[in-house]
Amino acid sequence: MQAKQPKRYLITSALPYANGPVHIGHLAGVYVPSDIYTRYLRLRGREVIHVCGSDEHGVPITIKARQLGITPQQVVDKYHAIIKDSFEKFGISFDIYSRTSSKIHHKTASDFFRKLYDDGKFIEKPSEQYYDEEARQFLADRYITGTCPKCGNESAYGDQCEKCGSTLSPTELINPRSTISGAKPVMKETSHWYLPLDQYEPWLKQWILEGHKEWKTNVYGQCKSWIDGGLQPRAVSRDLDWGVKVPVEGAEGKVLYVWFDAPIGYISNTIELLPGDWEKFWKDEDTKLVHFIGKDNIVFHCIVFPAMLKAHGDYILPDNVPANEFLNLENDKISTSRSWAVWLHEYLQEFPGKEDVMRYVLTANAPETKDNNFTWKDFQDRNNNELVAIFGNFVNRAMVLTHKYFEGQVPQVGTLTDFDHATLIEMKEVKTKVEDNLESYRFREALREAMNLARLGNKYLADTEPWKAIKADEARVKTILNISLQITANLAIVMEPFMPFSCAKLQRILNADSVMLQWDSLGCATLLPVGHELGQPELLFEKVEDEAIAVQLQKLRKSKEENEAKAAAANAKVPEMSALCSFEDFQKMDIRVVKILEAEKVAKSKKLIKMLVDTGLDKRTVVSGVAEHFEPTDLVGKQVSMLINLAPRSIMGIESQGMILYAEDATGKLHLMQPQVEVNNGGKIC
Ligand code: B3M
Ligand code: ZN
Repeated sequence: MQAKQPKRYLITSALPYANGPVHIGHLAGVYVPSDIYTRYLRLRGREVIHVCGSDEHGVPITIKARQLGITPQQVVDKYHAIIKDSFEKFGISFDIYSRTSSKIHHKTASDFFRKLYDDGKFIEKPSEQYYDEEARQFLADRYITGTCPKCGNESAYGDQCEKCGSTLSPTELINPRSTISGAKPVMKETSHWYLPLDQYEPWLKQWILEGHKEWKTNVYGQCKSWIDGGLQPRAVSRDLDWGVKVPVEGAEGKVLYVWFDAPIGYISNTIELLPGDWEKFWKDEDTKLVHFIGKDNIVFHCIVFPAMLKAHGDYILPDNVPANEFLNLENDKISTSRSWAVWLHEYLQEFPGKEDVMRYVLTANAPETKDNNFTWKDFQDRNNNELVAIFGNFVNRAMVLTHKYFEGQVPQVGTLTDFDHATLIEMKEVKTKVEDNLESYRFREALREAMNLARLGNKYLADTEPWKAIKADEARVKTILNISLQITANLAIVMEPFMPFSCAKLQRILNADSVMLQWDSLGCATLLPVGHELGQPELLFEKVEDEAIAVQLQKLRKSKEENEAKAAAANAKVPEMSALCSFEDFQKMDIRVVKILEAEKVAKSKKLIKMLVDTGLDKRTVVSGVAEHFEPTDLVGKQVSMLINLAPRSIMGIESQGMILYAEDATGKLHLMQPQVEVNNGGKIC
């Protein structure tokens, strides 16, 4: 049973933090589903707007700015542009993509706070917080480092130890230091405003636990456990100089907490989009408000923001919050700081024209009910075995055959067989199947149903074999191709929310316009009139080759290695210094730059690599125990450092004439020691 149809829809997508680019996890969790939903509603002729923008406040942005030696505004300007561009290129069709550093947002958020303040909805409470006397500012948790009380890591943050994963509070840190000045912070009294969430508990229980049992299990479950656990007042201000100023006298140096102002961004964006007409979207009960978010944002969208809206009193509440779980990458958590991600701006460059492929893969494998895993192999398989082999292949066969036999014109239908009838009935059913799933936020299932239409077409052609029938029965082939082309035209409609670029192309190939291809006509067997001139056949999708996948996997491997080395370096214990040696002893050692000419693994040994090197004086053989660190191909052609006057030694029957020197990192991994620029072979290291 579908609920009463709302008059209009307001769709919001979580505002991404503008402190880094966006990756496929963001796309899968939030922006592809919200875009599919919005496109679908538009196609059905519903009144809908989809609003989003960058979340440009918060401590991480100020930290990033400090690290880079630029202003927070410069940080957000940079990432806002990158994020906005990535979304646009992936066809995420927001009606507005704005930003929370805009004037209009500052005013909207400030007015919102002020109304709650004036209505006495906040409580004001003093508390003690760490303060940096040199920098003369209060310190956010992230601005304090010290020793983790749990594992002894000396660079734990005030809110978390990244080494052992413990959640901390700044007062737990041993020997705390300010990351701004390095000074030892002192405790100082400050005061903040709190939204007393505990007072909203009975209402939230009623509204969510009783009133929204239809919410997704993962969302409902999280809300229930928060509410059952008892809600506490939440601070809505911070001592910080980046953000929306607290609009209260005497509140200098305080801004709204980023999670207070960010959701108000949805309102500001709507005002910016429709200055004279925004209120109907926020203040009329006939508007259906849906928030698309990832699971880490559930509490803010289901509990905190609704409590804020309720406290304000003028606004409607969300009808649904279809939050997704997380997408992992190659069996590991996506992480910005560890660079374990597929960045959208990089994908767009590395796979030009394949925006829909990623949209397809992320939807087919969407983390709707549980965390899911993205692998490049699955990406390749879904592209090659589904998009190319099923969808693309079917469309191409229908097009090519019609051009071959009937000059590219949609042929006449004759008598229908039982099989034709059955096929057409199945085609007709696609509409309600896809609609029901989309209306209930089951995007993955909706896409599967849409793809089944391509499967149906493929099977229809395989079973009817028009290329064989053509000799004996041209009229029959006309019917077969007419039906195939009608299925193709239906695909051009039903796939639009999921793969807009491919559908635009398909529309062009069919030489059909959007009047012919209306969502309302989905399932219809006469979309393309008899005699309609088709466009030229063109491949909808192309194969993704093994090499392209190997490049991506190599890139990930590299970032994993770099991270391990970085992490190890940060916590490295430097080896003790060896006993002193005399200058005379040192002078005996002849260390030179040599070039590795050949390298091969030594048979029956796991560790040894045999190399031929050019010392400038001669060419000779050396053996190194480094096969676990390098492939022979990593070594050939490289200039490295070598002790050339070490007395020759026999290693597994091979005479090694010298010793190549390596740098060992804290993980024990070896790296080559190479001159900064190419020098002559035999150049002395002195
Ligand atoms: N920027 C958190 C996030 O990107 C936050 C969302 C705000 S939505 C109002 O996960
Ligand atoms: Zn720790």
